[in-house]
Amino acid sequence: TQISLIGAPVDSGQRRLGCLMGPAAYRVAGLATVLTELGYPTTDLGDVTLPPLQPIASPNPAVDQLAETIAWTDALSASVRDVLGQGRLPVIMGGDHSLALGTVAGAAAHAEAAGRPLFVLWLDAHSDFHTPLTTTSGNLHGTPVAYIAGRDGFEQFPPFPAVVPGERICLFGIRSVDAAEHAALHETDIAINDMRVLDERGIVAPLRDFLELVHAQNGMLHVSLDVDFLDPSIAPAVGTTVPGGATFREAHLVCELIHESGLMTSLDLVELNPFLDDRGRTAKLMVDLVGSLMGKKVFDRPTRSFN
Ligand code: DIR
Ligand code: MN
Ligand code: MN
Ligand code: MN
Repeated sequence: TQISLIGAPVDSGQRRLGCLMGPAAYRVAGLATVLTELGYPTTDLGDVTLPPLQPIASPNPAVDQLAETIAWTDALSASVRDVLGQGRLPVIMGGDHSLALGTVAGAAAHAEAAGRPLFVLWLDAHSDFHTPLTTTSGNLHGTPVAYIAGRDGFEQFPPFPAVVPGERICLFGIRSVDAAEHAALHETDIAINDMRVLDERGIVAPLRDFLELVHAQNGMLHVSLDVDFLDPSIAPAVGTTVPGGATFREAHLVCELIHESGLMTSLDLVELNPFLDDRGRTAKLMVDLVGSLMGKKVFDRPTRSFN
């Protein structure tokens, strides 16, 4: 596997300043070095930049920074598709979660051309299932899962290349869902592993269920890791902390299981706000988690085989 790091200094998806410093923080925390030391040839493509923007009329006056977010969607979709087309693993250094409107679109376009189904694992405190029509905060970082799943309300955006059916989407770690999202999720087959499910079943069984599905269909797997998936006590550098998140050990185990599956084909690192960090510890934890996602472990163990 060869890895391409894509800097995505996106902060149009929410209103707290600072996410645009995310790519720089991942570089300072040594992301490229960790990957190189694990043996992966790694190229940092630098930060994606936007062309000058045309204003876009919004269907909902509450929506914030629509034109910027659409421009990021176009630009990031193209870069992810390009990296996947080179047979490399794109790792997107965000940037707020609205960047996933673009990155998953790029992955979906590639998967469709390759004739393989795309699966999406959403590691997040939030379900991000609003549309531009249902959001009350107006923050578009709360919308990418709806775009990926083909919900209405994204008419101003590029049409999503190959809609991902609900049974190929897995929400994992969620504990903050708005009423409109809750109602809409009930109409879908999206796997909803909220904290109640994870408390009851643990993290291993539900994650393996999903990974086995991906494996059985020779799928591509996009993993979108929101910092607020993690408990705020270990990961303070995010604008939308929610108590009761994944512990240090749970988070590493999730990452190790994904690695052992051998299935991940693209990865987003989102919502890191370095301005809110405590001596870089959230950035360093995220880099350590990428290490686990890419095979860093204390003792070797055989790759899990699927039947
Ligand atoms: C809330 C918060 N559901 C909103 N969403 C997210 O603004 O729509 N926070 N994604 O990280
Ligand atoms: Mn999110
Ligand atoms: Mn979140
Ligand atoms: Mn319900």
